[in-house]
Amino acid sequence: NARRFFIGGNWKANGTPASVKQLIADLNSAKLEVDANKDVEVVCSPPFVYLAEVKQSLRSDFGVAAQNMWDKAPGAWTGETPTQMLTDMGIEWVVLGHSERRENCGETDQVVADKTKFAIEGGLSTMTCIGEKLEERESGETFNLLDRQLKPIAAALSEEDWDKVVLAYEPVWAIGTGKVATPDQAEEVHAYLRKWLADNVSKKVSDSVRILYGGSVNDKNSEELGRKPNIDGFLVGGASLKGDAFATIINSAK
Ligand code: G2H
Repeated sequence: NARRFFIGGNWKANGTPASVKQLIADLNSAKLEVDANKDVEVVCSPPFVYLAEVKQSLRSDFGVAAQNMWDKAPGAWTGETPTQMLTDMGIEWVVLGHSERRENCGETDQVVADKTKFAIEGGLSTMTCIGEKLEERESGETFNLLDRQLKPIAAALSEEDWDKVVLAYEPVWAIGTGKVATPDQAEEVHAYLRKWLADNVSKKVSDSVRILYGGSVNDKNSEELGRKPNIDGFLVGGASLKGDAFATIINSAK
């Protein structure tokens, strides 16, 4: 399997100056049983106000991601953070299309696709999130919904662009609820997404794109989920705020 396991830590809007310092220290001293330069790719995504500190102080074998970015050049955009400001400070990644932004900030499927394209053109890699809500799952609409979310992304990206994309499947009903998808439920969707990429983009992209599972991943369930053939890692929220739990999740890449 050529797809290097990937662990993203989405800190969301959490942290104080003191807790962020502590988390950085805990991650820097964490005992890993895997090589974060080789066996696994680890990327932490702090809130904007802590990006510079995390970029400077976090161990260099972990990458750093923003949780959003503005898809325009720097200029008169009060309150926004253009892509170029992120790359200028050495940020490599951005999380896009998270359901919390789709839901609360009006980011449509097209906006997510356009931002993914803009980010890549600006030199960032993206963790682009997709996933169904509970009512969509219960009404048998999961795959249709995923089609709708993926189509504009596939239309916006060239085949080479996909080298810079990690897809995160995050069923909304499993986010922050403690209700994790079962390994079989997640694998069913991941296999569907992989086939979708083969049918609609290319076999090469389908074979190489990493598809993460996100939604209540923790240090107890990560190992079993990670054994599924089409699960290439995780986007972790709550459990990424605890150094020891996050280290255990990283170690599930073994
Ligand atoms: C899903 C996930 C991280 P949590 O949003 O993106 O959060 O692990 O807290 O469910």
